[in-house]
Amino acid sequence: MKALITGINGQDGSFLAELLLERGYEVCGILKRNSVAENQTARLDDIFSDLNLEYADMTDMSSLVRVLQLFKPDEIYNLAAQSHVRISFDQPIYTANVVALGTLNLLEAVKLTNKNVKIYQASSSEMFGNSFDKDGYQRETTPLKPVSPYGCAKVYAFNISKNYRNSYNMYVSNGILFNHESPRRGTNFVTNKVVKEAVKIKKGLSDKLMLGNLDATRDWGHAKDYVRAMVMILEQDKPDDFVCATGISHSVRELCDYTFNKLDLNYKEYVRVDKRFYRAEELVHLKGDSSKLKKIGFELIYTFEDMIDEMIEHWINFYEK
Ligand code: NAP
Ligand code: G4F
Repeated sequence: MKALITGINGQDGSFLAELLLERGYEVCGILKRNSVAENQTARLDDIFSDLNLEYADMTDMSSLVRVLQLFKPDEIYNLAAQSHVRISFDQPIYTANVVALGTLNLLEAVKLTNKNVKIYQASSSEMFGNSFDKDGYQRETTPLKPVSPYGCAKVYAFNISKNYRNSYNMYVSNGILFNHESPRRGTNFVTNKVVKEAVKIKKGLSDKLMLGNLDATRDWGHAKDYVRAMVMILEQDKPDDFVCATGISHSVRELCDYTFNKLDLNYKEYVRVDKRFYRAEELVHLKGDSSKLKKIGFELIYTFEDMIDEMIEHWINFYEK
């Protein structure tokens, strides 16, 4: 089997590439051009020589057609995105071009080259916005009411994926993934920012941590668990859409409390609120119901605490080196 991963050098793409290689896949990926080539593939260092990588960009359909003709994949995991929600308010059009029209570019490219390819679309809990069911959970049937340019673009990508599935009989499945983290998470996302800065404070390298909304709650899982879900979703005979979440929600304040406590520190002495990190419209609460995914056999390995502990250990080792 040959898989093409867009966004292969991102957090999820790198874990997914490792998992697919372990399972005997040939793994191909696209990289968008970056002026510093080395840093761009840092997350792929351990498997770099096992991958087939080509330059392409989600905003350039001709480049996608080129790689599809070159690689001839059996499966595509569409993970490429401008994935930072707050930055999507600064760059709304770019975000829409990559996330929404980029997905359409890929679907069209597949339709024109070989429409029998199986496609996984990286949909997001950010699509729900501030919408949740009476029991406080979001699930596949919860209405989508996005509150960010990124969320709006992901809703377009979700809908157009289903439209291509229904209109052209293409195999396109959505994983509606809730927040998932790891030591490979970009350090401008809140988990890795909190953990990295708390470790710096412990080591005397910093004395405060500036954050935005401490009361927002998120359902945080581990990226390694969630890439297993992606593969399981494409293993199904028929295309479908699945929520992947832990079902447990923590506030940013609880994240700080847990992390600083683990380092024998009191977060209240170091954390300050800075309005620069607020969003123009906030998504306040996320908690997902993964019952549908569990029915096809999905189980979590990591707890929230395991994950944060692993991230703390990563940053301690980093600063000790
Ligand atoms: P990430 O670390 O930000 O990775 C995004 C990837 O997309 C990077 O490899 C990036 O390359 C690439 N990319 C960005 N713009 C591109 C373009 N124009 N053309 C080609 N590639 C481009 O994100 P992630 O956390 O791994 O998430 C993977 C996917 O799942 C994304 O679609 C994200 O929106 C979605 N998602 C993530 C979560 C989560 O909690 N992590 C939850 C739900 C959905 P460069 O690094 O070179 O820019
Ligand atoms: O870590 P975050 O930036 O993740 P966010 O916005 O939930 O988005 C992530 O999860 C989505 C799935 O729901 C993905 F689709 C998306 O691609 C991305 O991976 O922020 C989490 C929460 C927010 O409520 C934010 O307001 O943390 C709050 N927060 C508080 N202070 C902060 C900060 N977020 C960041 N990034 N930086 C802060 O200083």
